[in-house]
Amino acid sequence: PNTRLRVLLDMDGVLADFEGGFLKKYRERYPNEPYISLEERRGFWVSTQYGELRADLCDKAISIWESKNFFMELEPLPGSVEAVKEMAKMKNTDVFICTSPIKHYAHCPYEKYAWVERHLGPDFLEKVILTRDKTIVSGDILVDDKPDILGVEPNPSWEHVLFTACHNKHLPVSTTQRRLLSWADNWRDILEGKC
Ligand code: UMP
Repeated sequence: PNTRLRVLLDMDGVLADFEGGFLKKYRERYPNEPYISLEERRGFWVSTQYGELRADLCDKAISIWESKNFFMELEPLPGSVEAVKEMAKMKNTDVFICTSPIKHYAHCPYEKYAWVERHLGPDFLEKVILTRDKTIVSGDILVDDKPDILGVEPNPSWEHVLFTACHNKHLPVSTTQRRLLSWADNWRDILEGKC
């Protein structure tokens, strides 16, 4: 029997500040266009909400994360780097970073590896899983800010713990889905009882 605990951590919105990085660069590049404050964000897809604000803003939003250095320059979310390093040192625990790259592949996959090397160190490059379908990755826990994680596997092995983000904090409290409010929240309790 496998007695080790396998934790999968999402990157954008869990380790790296995708929403904050997006808004900063969007406002710099399009200073005269309307924008959605983080308080007003609803729904996982930034591009969808910008498209609802005004049709042409969908492509303008996409242009931001398709740009060189967007993913590389994302700030770590508060406490994320410290938590991951600590989690990885825990006994009987294996930590992986499980992240979906965008399909515009010119910069994103490379920059995700570079971000991990810069903030978590070169040893963590072993732990990076790039996939557009997280349901086929096996693990005990997946910490992710996306409320619905779907793919070809109808019964993923992991328990999805929803990481709170500006776009999901207004969703009704679920009786089945556990939440991690931030890295200041008690992530150790979330891992406990799973190993
Ligand atoms: N992303 C989009 N459109 C959006 C918001 C995010 O393509 O409106 C991208 C950024 C990430 C990916 O590369 O989707 C989400 O990956 P995960 O956080 O689910 O791993």
